[in-house]
This record gives sequence, C-alpha cells and structure tokens, in this order.
Amino acid sequence: ERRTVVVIGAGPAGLTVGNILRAAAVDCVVLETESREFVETRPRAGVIEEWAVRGLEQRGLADALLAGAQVHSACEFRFDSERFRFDYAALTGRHHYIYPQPLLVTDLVREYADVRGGDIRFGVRDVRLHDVDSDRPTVSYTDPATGRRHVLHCAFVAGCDGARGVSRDTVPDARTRMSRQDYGVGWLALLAQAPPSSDCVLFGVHPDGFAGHMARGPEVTRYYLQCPPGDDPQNWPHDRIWAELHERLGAEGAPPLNEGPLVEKRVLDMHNYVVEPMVFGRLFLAGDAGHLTAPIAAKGMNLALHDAFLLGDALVAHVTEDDDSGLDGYSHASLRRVWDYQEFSGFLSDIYHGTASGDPFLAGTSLARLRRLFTSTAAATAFAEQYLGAAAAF
Ligand code: RFL
Repeated sequence: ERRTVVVIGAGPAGLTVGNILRAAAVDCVVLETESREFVETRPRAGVIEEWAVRGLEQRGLADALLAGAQVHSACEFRFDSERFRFDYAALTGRHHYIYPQPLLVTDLVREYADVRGGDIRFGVRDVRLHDVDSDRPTVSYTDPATGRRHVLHCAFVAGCDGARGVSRDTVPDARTRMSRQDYGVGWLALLAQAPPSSDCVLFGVHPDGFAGHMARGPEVTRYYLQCPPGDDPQNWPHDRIWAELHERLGAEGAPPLNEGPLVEKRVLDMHNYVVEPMVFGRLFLAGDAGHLTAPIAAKGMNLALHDAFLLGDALVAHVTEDDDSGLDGYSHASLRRVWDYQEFSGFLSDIYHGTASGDPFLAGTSLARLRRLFTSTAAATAFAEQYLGAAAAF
C-alpha cells in the first residue's frame, strides 16, 4: 500500500496535520494505537491560545470550538491570604479560550474521518518506522483485526505520537540532541465533578506548595496540587485533597471551593525535553514527540498545534507547489516558539514553587517577582504577553 504521508498518532498534532492534508487532497493515513473512544475521552489540556484558535479557524477546524469554548480575560493569584486579579485582556487585548482537549480531539477526528473522508486506523499495534533517512520510508504495524503485519510505503512520516511514542526513538542519538530539564516537583492532577469555584483560573502560591484551579466545563473542574515527585496518588485521600485545596487556594473574601467526587487523580512529574532538530530524513516530529513542556504554563497543546500548522502547510506546499521552503525551515520555526515557551515555563515554575522550596531566600525572591506583576504595568504587560503566547510567528 502506498501513501504520500503517514501520520503517526491521533492527538491534537496528528489530527490537525491530517486535516490540513485532507483539505488539500494530499493522500495520507493516520495510525493510532488507542481506540477512537479512548482518544476522544482522554482528559488533559484545556487552555488554547488565541493565535492557535485563529489558526484552527483559518483551516476550517474551529466551528464547534468557537461555539462552545469559554473565553477568559483574567486569572487570579492568591498569596499571603489575599486575592490578586490579573486582567491580561485589559493589558493586551487578547484572551484565552477554555476548551477541553477531548472535545477538540473529538472535533478533529469527526472532521478528518467523517467530513473530509480521511483514512484513520485505530487500535493498531507495534508500529515501526523503517528507512526514514532514505527517500522511500515505510511504516509497518499489526492490524488488530487480522493480527497480520501491514506495510505502508510513503514519501513522508509525521511523527505525532506524543511523549511515549516510537517515532523519536527511530532517530539515532548521533543525529539529534535531546535536552532535558527536571523541576524536581510533582503535581497531583485532579478532575473534580464539581462546578468551577471562580469565573477564572486560580493560582495559589502557598508555603505548602502550589495549587491551581481551572474550569473545564459547567460541571467539571481541574485542580492541581504540588506534591513530591513520584508521590503515590494513594497518599492523597479525598479529605486530604480538599483540605489542602481549601488551605492553598484560601484567601480573604474568597468564596469557598465547590467540592465534588474526584474522577481523575494522577501524579505528574514536572519535567521538560526538547529534541533538536525535529527532522530526520523524511521523518518530521511534531508536538510532544519533539518537545515536552511540563503543564506549568499550559503550553503543550498549543505547541502541538503550532507544529501541526507549520508541518501541514509545509507538506501541502511541497506536494502541490513543489515548494520546499516550509519543510526546510520547519524545525527552526517550531523550535523558536518551543524555546520561548520553555523559558516562560521555567520563570513560572520559580514563582509557583519557590515559596514551598524550603529555601527562604528563594521564597522571598519568588514573592517579589509575583508582587511586581501588581505594582508595575510594564512587568505585568510583559508577563501577560508570554502567558497568552506570542501572537505572531517569531
Ligand atoms: P498526544 O496528545 O499525546 O497524542 C499522541 C497520540 O499518539 C498515540 N500514540 C501512537 N500512535 C501510533 N503508534 C504509536 N507507537 C503511538 N504511541 C502513542 C497516542 O495514543 C496519542 O493518541 O500528543 P500531541 O498531539 O503532540 O499533543 C500534545 C498534548 O496532548 C499535550 O501537550 C497537552 O495535553 C499538554 N497539557 C496541556 N497543554 C496545554 O496547552 N494546556 C493545558 O492546559 C495542558 N494541560 C497537559 C495538561 C497535559 C497533561 N498530561 C496528562 C500530561 C494537563 C495534563 C494533566
């Protein structure tokens, strides 16, 4: 079987690339190890930056999002038992969109498979890439229905298989560099079946550790609690979680949190990596396959979309106009935004985690950094720009 592009992974990156290719009638197939139901319900991100929404809209992929997303214009920091509202829209004129990742993935699958007639194969096993450094790469997998190996011949492979995929491992160490950073903290990621307790995102910066509150919908709220890296979620029974959330997000005049059953409870270790370059022969990495940003600054899905716009458009230009400039510049263009977001994520990590670091000096400078956002318009505007993500290409 021959295809122009094989896309590996049906997350935000792979599905967006697939949709861009289908809109230009470029022949492609998307391979995904999980089931359709699984990818459409996997809870993860929820914040989409305005430029990314516009990018989806330009490609005909934002109808449901624009109809259903919440538009946020502010967030609130809570520290020293006080509330500090940070109105980023007033400073920049720009907003955040709150739209749960499973909804976006559902929209993208429907558009790709049901509207644009794209070929997507769920539940495939043991995906392997071959000869990607030649001009005749192949991708093989085991068909779940027959148990037989299947081989796809192609011109390009889009490696969009996330942090635990196989694409990245195909690249020999000598041909790429992987830079890593570990913040040395964990976050207990929680999903509560409870209405949000505020009209905006809340960040609690507390001596016991960071806590976060993010609406996901009218009846679902995501919470985060800083914890030791590698901590066992069993150490966090229901009552302890709510006691810590009340404590760390508590502030004078703040309404109490709405409690509810916790339907997700997992510990995420806060670490980052970046693969450079993101290209190996005919293999192009996109999204978490090429770079991971700890969810501290809610940037991962946005970077995945940025890559997908660049890569999808570049593949279309190559196939339909014989224009290679997009593919040649892909890795560089992606990494500019990746590094900018990594730097901001590190800056935010110091603010969020400094007060609980056990180092009183770091606690002092972290709080000074935070207070500056509420005393200097210049500092606040610079922060707001990075919080919302660069509007234009670098
Ligand atoms: P994904 O979404 O992981 O999709 C990769 C897909 O590839 C499949 N796969 C394979 N398919 C074929 N063959 C293989 N060998 C395969 N191996 C894996 C997987 O099943 C999957 O379907 O990667 P993508 O597309 O790069 O998208 C990245 C985002 O999902 C990720 O960056 C965000 O979820 C990160 N993130 C957040 N990002 C934001 O922008 N804002 C947020 O608020 C935000 N919150 C979060 C987050 C990530 C979290 N977790 C669980 C790590 C909150 C959490 C809790």
